[in-house]
Amino acid sequence: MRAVLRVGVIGAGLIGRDHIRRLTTVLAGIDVVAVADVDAFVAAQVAAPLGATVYPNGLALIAADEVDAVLVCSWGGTHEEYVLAAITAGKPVFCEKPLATTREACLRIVAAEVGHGRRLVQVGYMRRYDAAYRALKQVLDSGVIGAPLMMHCAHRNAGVPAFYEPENTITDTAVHEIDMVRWMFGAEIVAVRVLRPRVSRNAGSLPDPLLLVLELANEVLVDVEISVNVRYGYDIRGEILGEDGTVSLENPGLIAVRHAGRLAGPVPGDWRDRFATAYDVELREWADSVIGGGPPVGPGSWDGYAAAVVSDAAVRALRTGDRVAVTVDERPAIYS
Ligand code: NAD
Ligand code: ISE
Repeated sequence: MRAVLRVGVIGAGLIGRDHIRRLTTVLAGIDVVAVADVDAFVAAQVAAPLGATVYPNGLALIAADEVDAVLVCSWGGTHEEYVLAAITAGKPVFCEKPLATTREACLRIVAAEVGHGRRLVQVGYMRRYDAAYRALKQVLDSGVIGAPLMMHCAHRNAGVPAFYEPENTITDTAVHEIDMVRWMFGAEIVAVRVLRPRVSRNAGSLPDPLLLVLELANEVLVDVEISVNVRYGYDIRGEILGEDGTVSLENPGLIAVRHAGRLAGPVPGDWRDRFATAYDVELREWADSVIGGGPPVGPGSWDGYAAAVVSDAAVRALRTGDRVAVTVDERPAIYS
């Protein structure tokens, strides 16, 4: 019989609750036994139907004997403390993106994991698990469109939560494309520019929209439109131009309605709709690696660090308007 993995979840907000739903109702062999949130009312509300224990804080949850593995779903600025504590406790930890909000914080996590001697950390860059992105990569790797030259991306949110700050356009949103292109092209990003068109009237105090230009070590150029108040829905686009053809993400909607002279189809509301299956696959594979006793197979601390280095550079580019070069430290052997 398959062993049951006992998971503790820190942060019971939007994605914490969505991951708890998938761990307990979509995936088999996983119990959510512990919940912690700075909002004790939210923690109690989420834990009650599961029969899970509410812990007064994330550190107490990580230390609990009943917790085999930890899911960190609190705000980005709190991730470092919890991931470091999980490494110290020798417990596998799945940390929602970003791994931490600065290059230095990510390096401290990398150093702790290297000191521990084996990989314990997976970071929630779920696009690597999305069927459409995987198909895009398969075509690229097959060579059918020839050597890649450019990629055009758009990352549009209908709106953003109240806690969202101006630089979150990079650190919370563009960071997905930053991770995705490293994985897609198997090359590091070496420089970044951020261009600012006229500000949307829906933008409030945010620099919205933005255009990032990412230069890769293999000379591929990637442009990324970030728009976080488009109102009409959640829209993720990507097209790769190769020497002999192109490959692009298509409309993820399942249906098209033709009626009264019009053609219409659904647009996802937010990331929960668009990437639901990707999150399912991501957490299934993570749980299987933990149950199997092996290292996580998905993006790890090094990928979290590499994304943070580029994201730091992009924040600098946003502030200054300059082209900012990116330098990555030497990759420790446990991440090769
Ligand atoms: P949210 O505000 O809905 O939820 C965060 C929860 O964490 C809140 O309940 C808050 O009270 C709690 N919290 C804050 N600080 C805490 C602390 N120190 N200890 C314990 N709990 C704490 O936010 P969200 O949208 O669920 O985002 C949470 C994280 O997940 C962020 O890092 C975000 O970037 C990431 N995220 C990832 C994706 C994705 O597509 N992979 C999607 C959404 C969010
Ligand atoms: C959110 O935190 C996510 O990670 C979503 O995938 C992204 O689209 C959104 O912009 C972020 O705020």
